Amino acid sequence: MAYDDRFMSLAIELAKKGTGAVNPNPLVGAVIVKDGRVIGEGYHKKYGGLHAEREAFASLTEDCTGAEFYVTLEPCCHYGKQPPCTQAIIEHKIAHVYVGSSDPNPLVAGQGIKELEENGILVTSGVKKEDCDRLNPVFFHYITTKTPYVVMKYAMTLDGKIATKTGKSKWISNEASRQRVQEFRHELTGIMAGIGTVLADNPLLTTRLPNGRNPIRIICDSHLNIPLESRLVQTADEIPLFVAMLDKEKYILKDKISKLKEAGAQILYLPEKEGHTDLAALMKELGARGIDGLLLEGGGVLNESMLREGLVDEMRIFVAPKVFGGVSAKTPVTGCGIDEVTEAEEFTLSELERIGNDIYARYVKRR
Ligand code: AOF
Ligand code: ZN
Repeated sequence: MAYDDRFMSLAIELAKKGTGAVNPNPLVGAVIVKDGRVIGEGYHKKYGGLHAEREAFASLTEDCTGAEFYVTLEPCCHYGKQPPCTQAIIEHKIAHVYVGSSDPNPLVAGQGIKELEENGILVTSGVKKEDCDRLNPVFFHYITTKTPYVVMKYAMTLDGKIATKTGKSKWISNEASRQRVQEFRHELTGIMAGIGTVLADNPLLTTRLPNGRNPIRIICDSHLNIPLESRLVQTADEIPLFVAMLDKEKYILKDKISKLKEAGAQILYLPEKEGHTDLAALMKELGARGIDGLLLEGGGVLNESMLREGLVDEMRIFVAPKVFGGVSAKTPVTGCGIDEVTEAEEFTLSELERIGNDIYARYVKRR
C-alpha cells in the first residue's frame, strides 16, 4: 500500500516536541495507523526515557496487529538505556514500517531495518527523508564525530554591520527575530562566545523563554580576563559556565583559577594554536563532556577562527532593513581573513524566512 505523507508529517511534528530535552539523543516521532486511522502516536520526550516507538505503542487505543508504523528515524536494534525498538515492533505484529531517516549510530546503521525485514515486516525507508533529516543535524554530526555541531548566529544590517561606529547594537533585528534566538538557546546544549564579547556586553547567555532550558555557557578566554564580577561568573553556581584558557598559563593564573572555581566555573585547559586556544581541541573537549550542539554568538575574531578551522557546520543569519555605514563599525566575521575567493568555505542555503521586515536565512556546510 502506498504511504500517506500526512502520517509522516504528523510524526515529524510530534518529534519536534522533544526539542531541548533529548540531547544528545535524536528527536524522534512515531505514528501507528490502521485502516487509515491513527491508533497510536508518540515521541521521544526526554533523554534516557522511552523511545518514540515504545511511546506510540503505550498510547494504543486498539489492537495494532497488521497495522502500519511511521517513524522519523530507523528503529534501534540494540540495548542502550532502552531495549531495542525493533523487538517491540515485531512483538506488536506490525505489517509495514515506514522509516524517514537512517540512523548513523554505528550500533544501528541499517541493522534495525534488516532485523525488521528478516522478521517478515515490510519496510519502506526514505519517506520524507529530507524533512526527517532536518530534525537531527546535531545528532547525526555528534554520533559520528563526538564533537559538537556548531551553529554560528548573528544579526546584521543591510550593509553587514553588527553595531554602529560607536558600538551601539540594541537592537539590530526585530523583536520576533530576537525571540527566535531565545529558541536556539533552548535547542542547543551549549553556547559559546569570546572574551571580547564578555568584556563589551557583560552578557548572561541564558534562555529567556518560559520553561526554556539554559545552555551550558562556554567562554574562550586564553589569558583568563573574565571579570569575577561579570554576570556570567556571578551566575556560575546555578548555570554551568566553562572557561577555556591556555594550559601553559595555568601556573601564573592559579589565583584567578581558584577564584573562578570557587564561584562555580569549570576551567578547561587547552593547547595553544596561533596564539589562541586550539579550537579543534576545545571542540573535542566539549564533545567529551556531552555537548552535542553549540550556538556560536561571536565576536568577530572567534567567528573567523572557527570558520577558518572548518568548525562551523551551520550559519543562522538575520538581516535587518537598516544601514549603519562607517569603516570602523563592527562586522560579524573579522580576524585575519583569507586572500583568495576560492579559499572561502561554501555553505548551502537550507531555509529562508521572512520575519516581519527581517530576513532569516539558514545555511549548512557543504559536505
Ligand atoms: C532515542 N530516542 O526515540 C530513538 C532512538 O541509550 P538509548 O537506549 O536511549 O539509545 C539511544 C539510541 O537509540 C540513539 O543513539 C539512536 O541511535 C537510537 N534511537 N534514540 O533516544 C528514540 N528512536
Ligand atoms: Zn529505539
